Amino acid sequence: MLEVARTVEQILRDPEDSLVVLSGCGTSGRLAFLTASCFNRALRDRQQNTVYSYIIAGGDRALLTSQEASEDDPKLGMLTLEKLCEGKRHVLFIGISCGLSAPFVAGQLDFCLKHPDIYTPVLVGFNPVTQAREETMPGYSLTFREVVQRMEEQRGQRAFIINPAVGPEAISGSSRMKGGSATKIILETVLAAAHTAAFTNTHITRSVLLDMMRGYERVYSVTYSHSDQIATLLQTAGLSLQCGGRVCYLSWGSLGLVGLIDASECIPTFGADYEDIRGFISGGYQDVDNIEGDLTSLGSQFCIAHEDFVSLVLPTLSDRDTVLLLYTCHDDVGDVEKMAHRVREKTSNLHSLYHGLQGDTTADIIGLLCSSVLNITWPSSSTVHMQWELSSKLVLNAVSTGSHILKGKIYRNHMVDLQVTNSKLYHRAIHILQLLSGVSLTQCEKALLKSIYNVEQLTEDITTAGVTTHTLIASRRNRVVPLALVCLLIGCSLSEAESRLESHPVVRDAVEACLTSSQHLTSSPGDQTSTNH
Ligand code: F1P
Repeated sequence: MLEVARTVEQILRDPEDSLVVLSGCGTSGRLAFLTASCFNRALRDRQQNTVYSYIIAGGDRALLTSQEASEDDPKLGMLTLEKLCEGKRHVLFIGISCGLSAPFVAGQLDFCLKHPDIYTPVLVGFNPVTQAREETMPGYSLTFREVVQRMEEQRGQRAFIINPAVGPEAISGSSRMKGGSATKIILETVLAAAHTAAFTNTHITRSVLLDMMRGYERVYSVTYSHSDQIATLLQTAGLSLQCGGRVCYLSWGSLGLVGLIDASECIPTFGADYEDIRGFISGGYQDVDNIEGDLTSLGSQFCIAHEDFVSLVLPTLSDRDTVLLLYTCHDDVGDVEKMAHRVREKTSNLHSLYHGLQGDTTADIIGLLCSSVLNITWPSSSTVHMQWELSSKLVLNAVSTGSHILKGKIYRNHMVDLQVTNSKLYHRAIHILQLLSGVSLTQCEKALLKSIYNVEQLTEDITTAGVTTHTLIASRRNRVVPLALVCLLIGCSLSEAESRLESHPVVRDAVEACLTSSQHLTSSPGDQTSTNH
């Protein structure tokens, strides 16, 4: 981290023809965007030229929706990077892949290694190097692990790997929860240290980095010291989802992006509908400030301004829905209050998450309109807005994950209703099926394919098609993993599995009912196999 921060510092001191590129897929790409925007803003505030740019696989629409197919394409990653950096003399490339797994990022890292005169690659992820993905990548001769091994050979000189282990993604939902938070902490620590050194003419030392990290540690303890209020929110949001209602995050300032990110992740992670948990940001795309600008014309899913909330959601809002206001003492509190009044005309199920500074009382009036209030008070500091973002991320991750658990989307800690939209998720789905059914990988893959293609018999066309085709078809279907699981547990046809799922709209109940009946036939499925993630 120290070396990377010093490289950023050099770029800040001599920015001409230089760029710091942050890149990733899914959540990692969204955090790349969030970080690049935040530090470009800091440069603009100092009347400096901006030096940060971001790449997200699938383009800007992936900031709000899951576009996971592009993650599988290493060449696309490489070409996107090359195009962005045309004419640059020096590029610090920071590739983020929590699982050390995304081919899109591997292609970019490999490209950097091949052009060391211009590019310095940095990999941020949360697996040991020996657990980087070994699977071959389409149209590419190297695996992710081989790319990382090449980086290892030059580690600390021409290539850097920052990879503290935070726990496996399949269990902890690492990318969107712990891995995402760790990404944010690492990147902000490195970049903030570089900015301080460059603009105050000081040196970056280990203790500067450690002090910042300790600041984030305090964010954890301060945020979780409010666990009772977080639990209240989670319970309320869970009730809304259970009865077919919606959860809306209405945010102001940079908390808006945190809300949009958390909401967008629920679709691929829990097989949720985009209306289940949805984020809105006060200034719409103007506040987002993304490269491709206003995406509203792509459809209702891309309508993210408060005005959109007012026209699309407010008219049908009821007590079944939960609305959470997210704001800080730096935001236009009058505007928050106005919105709170409008929501209260439709529902009393209004809640707030407010970040204030010691000594201020702003939130009091709005709090009176809310049925639960989570006010967090912080000591003033130059990085407090980043701490507010992390704190809000922790709260929203808890609310969205917890409410989906209450809705029955998780079985034995596994997100069994995940969308099978790229090769990593395809293989994860097969492993989850194997773990829960206890049958062979081959049988599980067959069941998954039948469910994806909605056929009782697999044809040769299907079995010879590649994973890319399977995931493309799967992206248009719902509940493919639960369907395959029911088929495996009962040994039944797809249509019977469909009707069993229909009679148990809660996925966990359906799986439990099947497991109970299948236990008459086999002994304790799932206890005989191990995970393999
Ligand atoms: C990237 C990612 C995740 C998403 C899902 C598919 O993962 O898009 O953000 O939640 O798991 O993969 P990674 O490259 O950061 O490991």
